[in-house]
Amino acid sequence: MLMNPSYVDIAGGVGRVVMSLMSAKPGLSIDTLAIHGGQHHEPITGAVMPPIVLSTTFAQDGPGNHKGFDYGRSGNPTRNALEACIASLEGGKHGLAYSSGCGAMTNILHLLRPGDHVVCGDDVYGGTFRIFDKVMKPMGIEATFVDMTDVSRVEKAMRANTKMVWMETPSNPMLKVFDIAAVAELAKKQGVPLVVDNTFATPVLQRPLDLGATIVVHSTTKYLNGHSDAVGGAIVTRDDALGERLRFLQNAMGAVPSPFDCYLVLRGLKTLPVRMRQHVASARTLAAKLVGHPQVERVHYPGLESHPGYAVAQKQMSAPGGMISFDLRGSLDQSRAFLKALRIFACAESLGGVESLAEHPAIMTHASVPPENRKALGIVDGLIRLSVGLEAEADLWADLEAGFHAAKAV
Ligand code: P1T
Repeated sequence: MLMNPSYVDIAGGVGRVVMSLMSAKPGLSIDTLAIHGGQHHEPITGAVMPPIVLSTTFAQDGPGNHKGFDYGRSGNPTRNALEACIASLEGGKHGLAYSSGCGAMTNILHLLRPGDHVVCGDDVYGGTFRIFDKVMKPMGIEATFVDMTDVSRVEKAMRANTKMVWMETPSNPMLKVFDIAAVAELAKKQGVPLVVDNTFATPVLQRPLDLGATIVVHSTTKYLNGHSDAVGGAIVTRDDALGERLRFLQNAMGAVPSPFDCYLVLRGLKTLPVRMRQHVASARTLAAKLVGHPQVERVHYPGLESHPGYAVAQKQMSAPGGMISFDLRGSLDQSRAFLKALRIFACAESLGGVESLAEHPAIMTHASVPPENRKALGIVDGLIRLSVGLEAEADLWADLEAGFHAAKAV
């Protein structure tokens, strides 16, 4: 039994297939949905937070006669609340939670068959490239990576057997911005789904389904949870057939999150809109300061007018996000010295938490991308990626200045 009922959502709907609160009540803002979407007060005690239900199995009145839950992999009340909340934030109908972003992506790619082809944006998380290159390719599913900043390249890359289009926007780590509506149009012409990885933007800043995307995927490990203490993933779609197939795959393939992790993400989501406002405010300030710095060659931040994707970002995002990449002038040793000298920014993979992180994509997050691809994308020795956290802007800038100072001394 896969179609378990969920909590009653605040729009009054019952069921795992929860109508988006956004569509049910157009007046509700994302700030409200982040706190209440997919949740209700627990009916027995009135607890305002959904309980963490750890039970792996659920007693049945008789064989097949259960209360909507039969087995923990197939469905769990805490997970249902999280799935409904994320679906409401993305303006979707079907929300699915996973044990990691990679688990979510792998489920989506299992919609495909050997012989199918995917057109994918050229700049994606290293682990995403690795799934395409090292997992799907040997299974007979090929991908062509194209720079989607020119939409005509997407059209040119389409083949008769193209069955999916995939993009990250803004992309990881180059912060490229692709036009979701324009690419969605092409995918629609081909009759195939457009998958948008919305991890960098979050639904607070960008809602791909409203722009024509078919499926949204997240690493909830990042902004959605926001506290760097749970690895997870999520998928949202409005398409009933895809929702049903993904629900089947979620259960059949089994990459489901623990109830405790679902609770953590659900709790993190409550402050997502507030957090995003501060991430954006600080990132804007730091990006502007980096532009003027003599040791910085180039800043990649979609909020800068000089960014090639500025106009598209203005059109499809409400704000440019909290991620910045920049090219540090100098050698690899200078990049190492820069990262080593930071005291507030942790030198670490991942992003989107309350704490600031800095990393070296070529050595860290994008090591699985072949060197020639990295070079073509601009993932060079000087490229540093920042996840701007919620610490005071002045402290963050002082920290970066200490990094520049250390790099200069090499
Ligand atoms: O790490 P995981 O939760 O499995 O999510 C994978 C993933 C998917 N999509 C994007 C855009 C991502 O950035 C990631 C993971 N990224 C990092 C760990 C990183 O530091 O870039």
